[in-house]
Amino acid sequence: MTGKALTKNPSVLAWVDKMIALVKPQQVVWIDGSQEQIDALREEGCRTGEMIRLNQEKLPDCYLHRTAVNDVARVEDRTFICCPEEKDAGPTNHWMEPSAAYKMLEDIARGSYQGRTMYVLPYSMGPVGSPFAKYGIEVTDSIYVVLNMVIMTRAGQAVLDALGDSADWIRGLHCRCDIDESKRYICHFPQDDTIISVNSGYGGNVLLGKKCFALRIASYLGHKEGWMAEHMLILGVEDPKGDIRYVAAAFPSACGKTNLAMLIPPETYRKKGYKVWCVGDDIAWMRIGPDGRLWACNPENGFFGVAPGTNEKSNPNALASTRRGTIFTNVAHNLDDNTVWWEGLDKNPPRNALNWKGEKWDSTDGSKGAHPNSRFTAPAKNCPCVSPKFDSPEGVPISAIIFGGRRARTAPLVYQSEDWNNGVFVGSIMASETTAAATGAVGVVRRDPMAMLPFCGYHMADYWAHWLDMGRKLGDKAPKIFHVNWFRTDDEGNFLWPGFGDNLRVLEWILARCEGKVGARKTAIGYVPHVDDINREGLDVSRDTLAGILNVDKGLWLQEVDGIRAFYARFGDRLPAELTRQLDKMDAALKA
Ligand code: OXD
Ligand code: MN
Repeated sequence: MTGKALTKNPSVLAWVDKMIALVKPQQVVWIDGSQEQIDALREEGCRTGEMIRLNQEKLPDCYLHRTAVNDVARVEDRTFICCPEEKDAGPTNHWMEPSAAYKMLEDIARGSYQGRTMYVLPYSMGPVGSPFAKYGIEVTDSIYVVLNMVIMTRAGQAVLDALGDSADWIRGLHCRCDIDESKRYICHFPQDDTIISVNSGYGGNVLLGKKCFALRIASYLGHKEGWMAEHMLILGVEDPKGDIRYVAAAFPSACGKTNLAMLIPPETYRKKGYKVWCVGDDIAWMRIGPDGRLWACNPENGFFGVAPGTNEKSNPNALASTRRGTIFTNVAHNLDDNTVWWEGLDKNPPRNALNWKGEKWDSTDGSKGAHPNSRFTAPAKNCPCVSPKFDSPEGVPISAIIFGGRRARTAPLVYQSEDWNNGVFVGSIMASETTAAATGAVGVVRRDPMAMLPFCGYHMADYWAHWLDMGRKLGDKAPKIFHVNWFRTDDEGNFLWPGFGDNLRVLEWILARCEGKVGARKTAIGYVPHVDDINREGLDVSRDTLAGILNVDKGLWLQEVDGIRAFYARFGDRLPAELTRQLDKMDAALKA
């Protein structure tokens, strides 16, 4: 393997030398991205036990990995924005003073690679050389991290070639250390283009290109440079004429983002020739293009999806994506045929199996085989509906931005904001609630503005101001902004909307609105569809039910106003006055 540096870039070499002096590896390996090197690393990962090679006939090039049992998810309470002034991190982020953070992290990292290999991994977020692309180098002592990053990003020599001598790249240090929870820190230094992650081996904490770079650091860069980094899927809807319109959509976790991104149209739509194309399932970088419109690119190159619940019915495209070249993390291991299993894959849990902890597992005792946050890391090119524009350097033009949440009662199935500023307001008040489905009780509301609560790398109020500013720049070319809620329930807590492929019916209305082809009913919160404008052909939902889930309950919305005022109060005088104005306007309309 290559111990020789793959670049002459002075800023890269100096930083790598500094990291070597700090963590003291036994050897250094630069990742060139070649298949030969990936194969060798897989081999090595199997030798050390980090990876288990799965049945190569059923699951070619697929591997299983288990994390430590105390290291299975992102750790928001140990995630820090280390900007010089605490007030600039804002009330929704944890903050640490940068020099104190560096000292603490260096003390933890010092000598931690002793006897280990340092992998130096150059990667690109966005197609290499495209106007969207930003480069990073992650130094890690984990083969699992390298093998995931080569799926999730474009990695290797081509990145260093494109970077040339530039010092404009994101520094990322990952140290596994002892996977000690009490010393686990995920720290971001936006002013220094630096990320340091210690004592974890779980994807969301250690695949530094994803949440750390493509959202937290990139949102800060977007603010500084006039573009947007958002926690959004991107999909294209192709109509029977072959025209494709793109939307970007933000949802908090557990709202079906990956399912929407890979939606299969209902039969009536398929017969007419509709298709849905997946550009991205998690992150969108958006810039104003030369034509003045908003263009979006998925900076990632793979899917880091939640396994449980993924099956042939819920998301056949996601399942198909995992059938080759995939790394499974913390799922159950079927020992009979050396494949994998998770809850919700099918109704036949394997008899002879190990659970996600690697223990002998008997599904009949009620315990889970896969961890609820077990994952697949799958190459995007595996997805049967991956967009032909996936690698397009200029991205795709966005017609609509969609926000969504999980609300049993409050939010209608879909509504359109009055204009961009009103849409920013709609995004800023996004919320999901925990449902107590059995009783139909309304759960606790968690506000998650633009689904960015754990991912905004600077003050959330400044982020909203940036959104308002982008709207001023886009003017009448701005995408239209909508809100959807697939999760309205009846008094017994049963879902009233089927969701999944039928969500295309709502997308169709949204796109028709964007083109001024359909009317709407004006309400205190925005424009709601006339019930007969949502296509019910082949849909198992009555007209009355549909009318019910399109209604806007003024009483519930007035309660909502109180909740929003309390939430906004946390941002003090940094809250853009425009958002207070929008709230007052909605309040007055509800009382009118
Ligand atoms: C994710 C998340 O893993 O949002 O995508 O938590
Ligand atoms: Mn996400």
